[in-house]
Amino acid sequence: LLAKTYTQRAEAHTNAAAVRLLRLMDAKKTNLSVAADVTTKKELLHLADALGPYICVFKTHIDIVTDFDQDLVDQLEKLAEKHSFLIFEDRKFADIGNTVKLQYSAGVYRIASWSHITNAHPLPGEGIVKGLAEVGMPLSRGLLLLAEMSSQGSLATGSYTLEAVRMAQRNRDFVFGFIGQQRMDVPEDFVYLTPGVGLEAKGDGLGQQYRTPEQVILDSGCDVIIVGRGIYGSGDIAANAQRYREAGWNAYLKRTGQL
Ligand code: UP6
Repeated sequence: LLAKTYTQRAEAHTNAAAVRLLRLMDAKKTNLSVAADVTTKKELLHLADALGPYICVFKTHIDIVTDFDQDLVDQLEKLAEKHSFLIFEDRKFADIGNTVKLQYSAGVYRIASWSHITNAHPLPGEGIVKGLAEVGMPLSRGLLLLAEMSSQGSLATGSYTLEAVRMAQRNRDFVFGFIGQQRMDVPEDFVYLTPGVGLEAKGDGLGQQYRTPEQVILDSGCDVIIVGRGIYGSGDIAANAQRYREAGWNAYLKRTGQL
């Protein structure tokens, strides 16, 4: 699996979002996702347009945007088309199936209507996947389960992580991968998106822990690096994004024997 290209691996997936993601990564030569943790519509759209050419996935926390409106969604969708990236609302659902179904489809944000990918904690049990799937599957959306977290002292370890993997194995039509820190030793081809990536900082004083793109892609066998403050924290955002893109892509080329 590790030696296969993203495009080759797309064949093993039935989920539409997963297939699109794997193909566009090779087409755009990027396994970089930006974590756009900004609090205004203007900043969010600026990041999407300026970083669009370098990324495969634009990750949002839509509930931190103070002036959210439908026009933001419309513009974000246009930018996703223009630059060909997928939108991932990092909602981290964590409630019973019936509640997450409503949180995903309704409310102010109507996440399912615009976000190609979202994620959920396996904590409540399998009902969370079933509830989200009722909304997401008809819209060709994809779900990631949080198998592990990057933060210090995370409780998502050991048997919890293994149960997350089993839950994903039972729901492969909708769950195509994980938020995690390392590839799990299972026969199914899951896609791993990994936060906690930084080339300089080791942490942020609030529990975040950083590893390098090479550690994530090459040593741990993950697929997508998620970078936030490493890109927009200081300096030129496009230059920073290019650095992370190159580091992530070279690690992938090494892993697949293309470099
Ligand atoms: N994130 C983590 N760790 C996890 C899961 N998600 O950091 O285990 C998310 C955060 C943030 C981004 O919610 O949006 O990834 C990391 O941002 P940073 O690169 O600025 O630390």
